[in-house]
Amino acid sequence: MDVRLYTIPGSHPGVAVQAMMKAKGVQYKRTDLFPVIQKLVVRSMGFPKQTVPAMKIDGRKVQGSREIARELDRLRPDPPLFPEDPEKRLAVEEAERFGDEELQHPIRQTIWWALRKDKAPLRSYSEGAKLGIPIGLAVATASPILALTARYNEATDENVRRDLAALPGYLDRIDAWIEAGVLDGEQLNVADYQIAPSLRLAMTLQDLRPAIDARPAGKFARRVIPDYPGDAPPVFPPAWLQALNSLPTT
Ligand SMILES: N[C@@H](CCC(=O)N[C@@H](CS)C(=O)NCC(=O)O)C(=O)O
Repeated sequence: MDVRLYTIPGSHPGVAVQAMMKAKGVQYKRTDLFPVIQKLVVRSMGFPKQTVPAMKIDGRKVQGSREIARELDRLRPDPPLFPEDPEKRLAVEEAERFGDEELQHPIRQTIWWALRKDKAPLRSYSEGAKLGIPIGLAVATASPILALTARYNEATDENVRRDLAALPGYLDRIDAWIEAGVLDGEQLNVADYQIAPSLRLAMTLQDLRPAIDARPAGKFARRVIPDYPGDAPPVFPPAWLQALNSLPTT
């Protein structure tokens, strides 16, 4: 199987599909793209959307972490990403949907807001990436890209403040799924791989890391994705972190 993954450094759905391929023993090559530029590159290659992860498998184009998961499972069924039992599969698919549609984007907005405020940590997010230019140069010239990326992701003060206020509720849902055995079971499933990278990306922010680490969700995320590039010092106004840092309500 000839597989090439197109992603951007630190992309959480990009990390998700890489963890799935690792679990399945799928060998692949990776092309790291710059944010913003990636839209043009991916579209010019004929992918229907402008997002990453995007993948060419034996010349065929597959785009989106959920679509890629299904294609990987079809091509390399072992170990399976979905439980066989129909009821368990429904629960896993609902957790996967939540990870993709509800959790992924608020974390994306939060990260871009933080990096726009302070671009110094950008270097740490590019660890291991091959961007085609020296990383120092990429970081030094990143401000316009960061401004554009924050803008098209709508990483505004208002949205990010709301995202941070919603985070404890998301963590409650994840902890409940862990408790119920939907997540963090013996055999990792597609929802584990979808959700854990978003948590790990959030945990690169020193403002959020202790509160997530204190929960089952934090332990789970570190189990599924042991290493995640990036480390950003505190950057958010303390008032935005009030909900996260107060005691859990459950
Ligand atoms: N939810 C989708 C979308 C992924 C997505 O939005 N990826 C970001 C990078 S993390 C991206 O490509 N953004 C560029 C854009 O929206 O144009 C997935 O899991 O594949």
